Amino acid sequence: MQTSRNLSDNPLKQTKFHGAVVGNDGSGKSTFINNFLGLNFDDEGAAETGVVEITREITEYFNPKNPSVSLTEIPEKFPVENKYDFFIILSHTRFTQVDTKLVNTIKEFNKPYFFLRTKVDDSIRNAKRRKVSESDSKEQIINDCIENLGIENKDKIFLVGYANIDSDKLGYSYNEFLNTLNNILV
Ligand SMILES: Nc1nc2c(ncn2[C@@H]2O[C@H](COP(=O)(O)OP(=O)(O)OP(=O)(O)O)[C@@H](O)[C@H]2O)c(=O)[nH]1
Ligand SMILES: [Mg+2]
Repeated sequence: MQTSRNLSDNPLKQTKFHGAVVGNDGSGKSTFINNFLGLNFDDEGAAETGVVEITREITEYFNPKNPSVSLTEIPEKFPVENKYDFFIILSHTRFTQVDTKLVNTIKEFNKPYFFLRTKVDDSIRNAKRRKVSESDSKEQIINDCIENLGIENKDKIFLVGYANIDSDKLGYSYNEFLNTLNNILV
């Protein structure tokens, strides 16, 4: 994320951005936030991640080196309010009513929003066991998002997952997502 901004190019016309990260329990919100803010899981101020590390309260995170962008994790049990500049919706498994409801609510806010299908590494590994290729399973996931969520614009959908099994750094379309978001913020 760049720190210097050219306001004339900035559709949101501001210097501080507050994003909301929403999605089912365990969908990878905290992991995503740490990647986005450039924080390691054991850094001070990093979001707690893990199978049992549930984020119970609405919590705002930012990187002290670049406080101009913050991300607020909104646990599944809280309603999402239209008070953020942009919205990132995460989902990690088959679609649930939570996903559909979130997308429909956020669409009505008329703010930038993005849909990130997380844990794509798991999905691809499972598909390979059924002899489905990586490219076919990615296509299936994207088509599934379009059909089930009513997100007509493919450019809003990104597939993310651990880039390799030894690290919690995200890969797949993660960098494309950062570029897309940067174009809105910078
Ligand atoms: N395989 C895989 N696991 C992931 C990925 N992202 C997150 N996880 C794992 O999923 C579990 C939940 O991740 P969190 O980031 O804590 O999810 P969360 O949405 O913040 O969870 P809550 O705060 O409990 O709602 C952890 O064990 C993560 O390591 C991913 O891209 N791939
Ligand atoms: Mg969390």
